[in-house]
Amino acid sequence: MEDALVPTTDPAWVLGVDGYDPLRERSTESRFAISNGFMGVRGARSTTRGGRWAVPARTYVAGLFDASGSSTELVPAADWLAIQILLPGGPLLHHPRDVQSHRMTLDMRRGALLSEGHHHTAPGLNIRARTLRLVSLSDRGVGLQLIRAEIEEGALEVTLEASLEGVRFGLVTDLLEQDIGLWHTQHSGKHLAMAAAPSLQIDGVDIPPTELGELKWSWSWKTCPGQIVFFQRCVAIVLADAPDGTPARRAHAALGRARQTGWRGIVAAHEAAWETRWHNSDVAVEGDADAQLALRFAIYHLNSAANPADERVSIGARALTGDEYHGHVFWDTEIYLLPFYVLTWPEAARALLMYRFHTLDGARTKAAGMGWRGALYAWESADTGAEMTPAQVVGPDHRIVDVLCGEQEQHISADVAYAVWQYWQATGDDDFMLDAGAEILLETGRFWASRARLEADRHCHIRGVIGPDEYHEHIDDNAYTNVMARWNIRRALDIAALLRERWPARWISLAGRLGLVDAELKQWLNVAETMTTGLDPETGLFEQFAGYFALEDIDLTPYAGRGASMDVVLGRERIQKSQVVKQADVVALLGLLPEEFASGTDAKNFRYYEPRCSHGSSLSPAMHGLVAARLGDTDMALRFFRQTAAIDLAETHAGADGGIHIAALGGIWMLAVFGFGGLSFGDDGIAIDPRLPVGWGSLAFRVQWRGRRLRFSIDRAEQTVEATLEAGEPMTLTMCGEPRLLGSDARLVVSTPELARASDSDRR
Ligand code: IFM
Repeated sequence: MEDALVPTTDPAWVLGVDGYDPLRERSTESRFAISNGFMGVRGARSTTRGGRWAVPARTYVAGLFDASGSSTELVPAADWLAIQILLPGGPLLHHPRDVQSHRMTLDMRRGALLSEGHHHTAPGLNIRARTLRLVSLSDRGVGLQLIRAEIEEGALEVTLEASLEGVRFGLVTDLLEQDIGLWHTQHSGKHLAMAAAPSLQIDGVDIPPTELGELKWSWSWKTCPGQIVFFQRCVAIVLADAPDGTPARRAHAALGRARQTGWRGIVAAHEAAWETRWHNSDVAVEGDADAQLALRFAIYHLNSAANPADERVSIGARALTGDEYHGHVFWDTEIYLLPFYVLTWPEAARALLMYRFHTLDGARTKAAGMGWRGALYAWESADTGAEMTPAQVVGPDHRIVDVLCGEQEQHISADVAYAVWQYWQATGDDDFMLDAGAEILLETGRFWASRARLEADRHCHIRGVIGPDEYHEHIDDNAYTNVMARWNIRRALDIAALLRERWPARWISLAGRLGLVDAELKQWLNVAETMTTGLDPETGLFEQFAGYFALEDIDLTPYAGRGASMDVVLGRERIQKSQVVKQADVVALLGLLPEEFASGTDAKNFRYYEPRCSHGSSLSPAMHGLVAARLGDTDMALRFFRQTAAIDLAETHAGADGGIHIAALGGIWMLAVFGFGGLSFGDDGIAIDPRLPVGWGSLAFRVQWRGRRLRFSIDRAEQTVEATLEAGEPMTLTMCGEPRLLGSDARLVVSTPELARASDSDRR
């Protein structure tokens, strides 16, 4: 038996599902998806009720967008895994009796989806089969499918047919030959080539196909008990903007290279790439197996979602695991995903930010179209940066509702600026800042300075927006938006001053190109200094938006455990007149800019807003958990951790039908590392001050910081925090409030009775 087809049995690294359950099928497909940031394949199982033995799975290619009505949406590529077994009496059909013998395993450590099953058919054919599929992490255009079947019983004439399915749907066909297809999108000018090379061995001997068609191959033979059938298929996918023959040639060449490497070589290189990713990004927890699995699941999908080699794409709200939100990119990426990439995979973070740089013109056009200056990013962005938010959608209560986010949810521009700054702080990548980051900061800062209006009260106001809490529309002075906007303007001024001082020639050329003069910078400063924030100096509370405190205050306790979202329970009209919050809003501000909250007011704001939040968005619980952990309430933080994990993992939820919630998964990592791990960073360096929840014996993770590699390990029993500099220059690190010098290749161990105190208070 080939080891490659046998999944690991370590429960901390695998997700498994047995049998077939039509209710859970679609969410299983999302959860068990495999992806490498270039292509993603949903985890459709190899046995279904259909007439196929191995069902083709939907394949998405990052950037394969096409216009559909007024929107641009991700279109699926042809499914390259299709297999059919034909018997004398017709195709091999699923038999209910086989259901229990089918198991699908996502081997997260290896980045592979495996299955095993026993197929029994009426005319007396018994097959035991194992399958593997992967999309290579070391060569992103390459996918591999393996099937090893053992004939246990039956001497029958059998035909195995392999094909690429859906080759005539969705895209315009330019070329369909035996081993290659070439298509183009109708409107967006994308060209897709897929080349495939399947082969079949019976008892170790290659047998030639008996029939060939357009992307179709068949083999016929007679089975006998004990026979071993081994099928392998490599696919090479290329996406290009060029209309000439290049994509097809490149796909052929990639397929040729993959065939030369052979399936064992492809598996080995892919596994080595995953090993590196896990080495750099794993978060190990002792004492809580469920939390460990949830973290691995999150990190598996985060590592699957990005492609550091492609600056023209970003990560959609469901990554490449499903078509909900059509592959569109939201603030999710900059606020909930970037921290993971910045600290564990800076190359991927840079590529994601470059996507925002390349779509800056779309953001400028949107701002200009609405009468403002600078750059207002699309709330939903696809390939060009143009606004893709639909005007209307079907609401959770099945009514058609208007969607105003495309016009009013403008905090996205500050969110992008925030991510640019974080990346630069953590990496010190001045080239990025000079080539792209500074322009993003200046153009978003300029947007806010033109968007905010000085009014009679001598304060600047930002009216008519939607904050992260999307239940309330057309609101004035959303605290999250205004404080983030002010922060954005200040960072734009900082970068202008820094460029002027350190890179004067670059400043002259950039300022000249953007038409930035000192008078405008001065106006920005005035806007920042007079921005309304909603902070009540008496109470220390931020009012979420003007008039919020006067709205109906509804106690959410009686609604705990409800199935429907609160806007359905209360109705849109009532919820808009209430203080019920959809998702972390002021709490998100607290999570991102804790320094904006004077001492003691952080807990006060959290205590006010947390009970009013209905968590109507998957983004919300993790941000609450992060803030709760920082405030020392590790019990509550752990509840939010489990709530977030359940979004995609709970058997009782079908919310992942349209794809996994990648922002929630990024949030789980943030909650573990920034919340429980107590890691933070800023202009003045990196710091750690952990608080483990009860039950977590230890927590360990690695991060990269300004060219260095650091490992942190927190041990509850020992009451220690350990920091190891695994590579890079000596540095100063703040550990539990004290600056410490960390020498090269050195380990610092700091006792932290705080950990013990945290657990004592947790227990009370
Ligand atoms: O970006 C989010 C938004 O905050 C809430 N609705 C879903 C979007 C995509 O995840």
